[in-house]
Amino acid sequence: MKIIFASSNEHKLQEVKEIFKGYEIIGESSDVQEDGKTFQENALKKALAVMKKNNCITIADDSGLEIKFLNGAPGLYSARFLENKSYHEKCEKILEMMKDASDRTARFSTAIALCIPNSKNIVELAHLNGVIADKIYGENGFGYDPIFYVPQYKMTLAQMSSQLKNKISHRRKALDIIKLHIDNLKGCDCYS
Ligand code: ITT
Repeated sequence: MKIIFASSNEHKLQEVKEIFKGYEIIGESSDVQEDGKTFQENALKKALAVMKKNNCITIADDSGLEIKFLNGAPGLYSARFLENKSYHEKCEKILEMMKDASDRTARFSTAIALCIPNSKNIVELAHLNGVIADKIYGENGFGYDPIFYVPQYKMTLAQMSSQLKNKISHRRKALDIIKLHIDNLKGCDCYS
């Protein structure tokens, strides 16, 4: 089954391909303005725009890092936080903003939207809980992975193999539910 993933983020595309093994995932960038008030609104906007263009099953992801001490920032603005700076610099800046924080609770959130031609749209939201590390650890993953520590595994997401991250991540949890919806389409001629 062919599914379009509407994203300009190559790292996300790789993760979706790994999680959706057995499906044909095709990346296509979407240039919609992410001006929604929630991850769900933005994900739906991206998926709908690309679905309408191709008339093909499309998923999109809107995600971000929410830090309790920073009142949920960078949150919806995770990609736009310190725009034009590298992720190393963004991570360093967050560590500096957190230097006096006693509560380092954080979570990654992902909304995945699924748009199917002539069908209702579906959006699923999932989270991964963790804490902000005291410094940068690890070189795997992308974005804020080097400062996101998962206590259960005693390491940051950037210290995990891609297999482990994709087994426990916010993106994996949301995609697992989306996969159930997609699997319900199987057997229907037009989607085989
Ligand atoms: P698309 O909108 O084209 O999909 P994007 O990179 O702009 O790509 P978002 O708007 O969803 O994606 O921005 C979310 C940002 O949050 C993303 O660029 C990453 O920096 C960060 N992020 C999201 N998921 C992450 C993950 O699993 N690990 C680390 N950082 C992540």
